[in-house]
Amino acid sequence: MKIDLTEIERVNTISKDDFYINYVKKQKPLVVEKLTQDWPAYKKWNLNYIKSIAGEKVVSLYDNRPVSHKDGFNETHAKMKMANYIDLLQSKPTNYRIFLYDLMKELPILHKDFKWPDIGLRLIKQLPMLFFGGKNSKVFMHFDIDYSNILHFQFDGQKQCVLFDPHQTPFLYKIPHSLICREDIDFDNPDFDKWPALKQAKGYICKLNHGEMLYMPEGYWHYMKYLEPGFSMSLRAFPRKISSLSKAAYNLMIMRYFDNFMRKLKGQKWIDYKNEEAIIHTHKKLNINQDISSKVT
Ligand SMILES: O=C(O)CCC(=O)C(=O)O
Repeated sequence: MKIDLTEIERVNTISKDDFYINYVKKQKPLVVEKLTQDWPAYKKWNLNYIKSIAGEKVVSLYDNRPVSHKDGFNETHAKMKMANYIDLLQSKPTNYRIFLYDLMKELPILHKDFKWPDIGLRLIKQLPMLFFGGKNSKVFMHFDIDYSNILHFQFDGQKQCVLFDPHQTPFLYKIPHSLICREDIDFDNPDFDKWPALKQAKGYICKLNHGEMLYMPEGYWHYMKYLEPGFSMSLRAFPRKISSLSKAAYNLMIMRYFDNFMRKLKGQKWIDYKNEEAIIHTHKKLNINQDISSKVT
């Protein structure tokens, strides 16, 4: 059995009205295949180009180690020169990823290579972010702290994206006081004996190729797998729904500080407690009876 995933709708191009009325207002994901074809980035942006303009920069990297109390909220795991990192990406599969690399601050030269899409969203001009990953690297299932509407553009290698609407949260084993699901769920091939609630989840899937854009509505869960080495740029617009705005404010102003405080106070016990709560809470809400100790190690 597989998770119930529907292919995300695809269009070649789309008008501002169509995009706004049928996707932003309805909060439906979409892939637009040809939005970037008149950008200089479409021809220029690949890993070799990034190496040529940013090779000497030292970048912070994440791998896929589980959350530990020793790390702060979203803390990075290693540092390397961009040139060495790109060599690594191009030579073998690696779990090392760059997450939320600030384009305006770190590589402002790239700014002239793309256009702000006129697509019915008020995009935040200060916040284009870049993400890099090696073949097979995975970005754990999460949603973004600010509940933005996200335009996610893929460059160089292909990437697989799995999304869930925020209404699917009850089936996803969300960790309390965080933005993630249980990290030991393999969303490519989940063990439904261990994670029975996932049988009820309904999500979306797509494969993004060079130059394609994925629209992720606000608060959408996303799990990315780099099928080939590559990188992406995300442009974001503030959430439209009041409920998303208030959740974003809570996350940014209270949740992350509370979680850091509890990590310092209780150490690994806090992380273990949250992981266990994710199962207890999910199964209780869905009336699933399962002996946690025998199923989850
Ligand atoms: O593709 C990635 O590396 C992560 C993308 C992501 O999480 C985002 O755009 O919010």
